[in-house]
Amino acid sequence: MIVFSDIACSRVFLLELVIARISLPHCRTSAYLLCTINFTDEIRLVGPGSSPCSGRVEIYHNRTWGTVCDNGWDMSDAKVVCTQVNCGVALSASQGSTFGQGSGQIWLDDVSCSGSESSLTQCGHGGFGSHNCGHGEDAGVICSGSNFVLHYL
Ligand SMILES: [Ca+2]
Ligand SMILES: [Ca+2]
Repeated sequence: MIVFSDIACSRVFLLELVIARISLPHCRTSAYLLCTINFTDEIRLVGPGSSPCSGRVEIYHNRTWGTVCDNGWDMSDAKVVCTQVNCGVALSASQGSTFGQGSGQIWLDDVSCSGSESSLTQCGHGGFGSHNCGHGEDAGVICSGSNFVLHYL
């Protein structure tokens, strides 16, 4: 028996679920449901010109995807993002909506990571939804890796 409730939901975990639903088909529904519930504060890299390991940074919070403002966005912040999505080291911290403008919520502004955090939400910031930005300031990253896990999802 696999107890999914003790496992944090990461992209690597999602791949394990893909394997699990093949070998344990009776688990697939509950496993995916649990994963969706625990998916909060996950991040994704999207936008025109993006790849699985580069793009506009968006964070899932309060059941809504939102962007990150580029005020104070630097390589330490990008490093945390690249680590979080299993994409190697950060090559660039892009500002000014390099990967296109998002829409809707701007979740984070004035992000201040030391670089050793394991997720972006552990870094200093002004509070979710607290910002003085527009989507023309959406932050992005370019990471060194290629995350093949994402292609399967
Ligand atoms: Ca910063
Ligand atoms: Ca700001």
